[in-house]
Formats: sequence, structure tokens, C-alpha cells
Amino acid sequence: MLIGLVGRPNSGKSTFFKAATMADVLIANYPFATIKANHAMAYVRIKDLAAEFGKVSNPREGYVKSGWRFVPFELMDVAGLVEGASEGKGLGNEFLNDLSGADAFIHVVDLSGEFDSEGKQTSENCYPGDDLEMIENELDKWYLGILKKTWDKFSRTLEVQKKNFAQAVAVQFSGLKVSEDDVKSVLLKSGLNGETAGKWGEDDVKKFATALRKMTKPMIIAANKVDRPNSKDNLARLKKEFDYPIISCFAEGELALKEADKHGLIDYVSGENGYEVKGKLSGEQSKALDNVKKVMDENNGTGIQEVLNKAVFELLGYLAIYPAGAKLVDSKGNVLPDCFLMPPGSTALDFAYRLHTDIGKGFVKAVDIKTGRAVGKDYKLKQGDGLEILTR
Ligand SMILES: Nc1nc2c(ncn2[C@@H]2O[C@H](COP(=O)(O)OP(=O)(O)O)[C@@H](O)[C@H]2O)c(=O)[nH]1
Ligand SMILES: [Mg+2]
Repeated sequence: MLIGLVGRPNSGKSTFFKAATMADVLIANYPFATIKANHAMAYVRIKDLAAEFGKVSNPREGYVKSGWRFVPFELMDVAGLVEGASEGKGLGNEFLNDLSGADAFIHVVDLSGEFDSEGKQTSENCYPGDDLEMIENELDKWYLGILKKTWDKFSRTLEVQKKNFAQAVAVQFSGLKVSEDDVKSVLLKSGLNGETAGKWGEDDVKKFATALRKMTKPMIIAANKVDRPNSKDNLARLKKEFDYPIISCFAEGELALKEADKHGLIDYVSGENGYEVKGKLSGEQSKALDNVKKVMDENNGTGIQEVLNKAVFELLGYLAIYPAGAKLVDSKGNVLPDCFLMPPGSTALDFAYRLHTDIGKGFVKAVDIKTGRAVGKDYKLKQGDGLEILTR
């Protein structure tokens, strides 16, 4: 699973990315500071299952802190999108390709209104809803461009040869994580008929491209820079005018907290509305952290962890599942070392195969370690399950 950060230049994508991953990236208040896509691990936060058994887990990947388990997934930071990107403007098409592999987008929108659609500072209040529409437009045109490239030939051949439309579109969009089922469900929702694609008008093709984009690149809005003077008004208006999930964020604050935590100055658990001072703070550090705390208090935290959790668990519906032995420990004495993110609808058998093909093949039953109850191969996984798989 891969989630991509999108947004116009200077909205705070790299700051969000660094705060979420603590990877080294260039943060700068000039457009296109980021040129190549960066990939790193970000984390979703769930209850540490070991805590239910009076233990603390020993994650092989990710980490555990104050009873919370942080499970890694891949996050991608890309260059900013500007109007015309789908026609090659800005860093254009090449970087749209970077976005192909994403399962979902976190759209980092700048609430401050202090920068224009190209990320240049202005004295006017630039309404962030315009950025939202611009990005949507560019993404739609990107999808439309792929469809149109071969549409005429493609739709005619399909009709003549009575080929399967959904299958053919999925092939055309290979690499963009578009499945046949996605295409079928878009057709159903939009009332378009794939068998007569050759006769679709321009508007039908557009409508189809947009619906396919929305289905295959679902989006959540990280409304960033909530600390700025115009942000509150802009946020209220955004929430009124758009029906995306919108979460107000303070990426710069999250980054300051993570840095201070890393240097042992404070104890901060991402997702909490607060921190504990551990080390000796200079007057300046103390003041800076106080300012962060003020914004956090108004915003109920920095919002960063909430965005990550919502993107993975709600937008994409993934499930965090622990493989477990009867005593919770593996052969080396590690407590619940693994936790895997499974796609929505996964079953106990899917999970067994995720662990190892042999475990899938030899599946007899699974035991829910919270209840001790045995479940069969068709059992639908539930968020936070711990399962012991018994094999032949
Ligand atoms: N006030 C404020 N500034 C922020 C916040 N997040 C990022 N910035 C600033 O916005 C500018 C652009 O940040 P960057 O992450 O490089 O943006 P990108 O071009 O979208 O990757 C930098 O000066 C950041 O310090 C925030 O939460 N609040
Ligand atoms: Mg950047």
C-alpha cells in the first residue's frame, strides 16, 4: 500500500512528510524545492494488543510507545502540482507518473491564504478551495489524457470484437492501480454503458475519467497551517463547500515536537494533544514549544496522526492484524513482533497466505487470541485482531 502527498507548491507537503516519517527532506518556502519523489515509512497508530495481556510488544518494524503501536506503511512526497501539470507545466507529466502507484492521496492544502496557486507569497487571502479544485482538475485531466490517447481506436475495436470493456480499461490504466471491478463499479454508478463506448460523447468520456479517478485515487484533505491568522475562516468555508474528509493540521508543530522528542527534550506520542518535558529546555526552546502547544490546544492536537489513521483505516479500509502464537511470543522471545496491514474484506485465509504461502496452503483454522475462539478460513478479519494460524 502506498499513499501519496499531493498539493500545490509550498503547501507544506515536505514538512508533513518529514513530520510523519522523520526522513531527511528539503523544506523550503520556495516553489519546487522537492523535485524527485521521496518515499519513506509513515505510521498508523493502534492500541498495542500486548497491553491487553499486561505486556509490551517488541515490533520488528515500527515502534511502540505508551501503549500505542505504530505500524509502518509507505508514504510518498512529490513535487508540487501547478495548473497545467497534466499538459506538462511545472514539473509536469513525469511527476504525475510518480503518483500512478498510489492507492490514495493526502491532499495538503494551505489554509493560510498567504500563497498563490503557484506557491508564491501574496498579500491577498488566496482561498484554499481554489487550490483544491485546481488539483482535482489536473488529476482528472491526467486520467482523461490516458483514456483519450487511444480512445477512438480502442472503443471501436472493442465494439467490433465484443471485448470486455472493464478488462480493456484496466489494461490501459495498468500501473495506476485500476482494477476491472473498479471500472465496473464506475460504470454502474455513472449509468454509462461500456458496450457502446464507441458512441460516447466527449462529456461521457470526461464523466467516466473523473469517476474513475475518484474511485481509484480516493483523497483526504490535510488542511495545513492551521496556526495562521486567516486559517480558521478558510477552514470553515472549505468544510462548507467540499464533501471530502477534511482535517485541520499543523505540520510545522508536529515536526517541532518530533524533533524535540528525538533529542530527548520532551516525551511526545504522535496523536496526543500534549507532551511531557524531559530534558533541560533553553528559554527559546521553551517558548517555541509553548507556541506549538497553544495551537494544539485549539486544534485538539496537530492533526497529522489523525490524517494518517483516517487515510489508511477509513479511506482505504485497511485492517491492522497481529499474527500471534498462543503465548504471544515468537521463538526468540519477542512479544507480538509483527502487525500487518490487510486490505478491506480480507479473510483469515488471506492473512495466512500473507504470512507465508505454506501457512496458507496448510491452513486448518485460526484462533482469535483475545477470545480463544476458533474461526474458519472465511472469517472476515476485524480491526486489531490477533490470530494464531494452525496448520496441517
Ligand atoms: N505556519 C506554518 N507554516 C508551515 C506549516 N507547515 C509547513 N510550513 C511552511 O511552509 C513552507 C513550505 O513548506 P514545504 O514543506 O517545503 O512545502 P511543499 O512545497 O509543499 O513541500 C515552509 O516555509 C514551511 O516551514 C505549518 O503547519 N504552519
Ligand atoms: Mg516539497
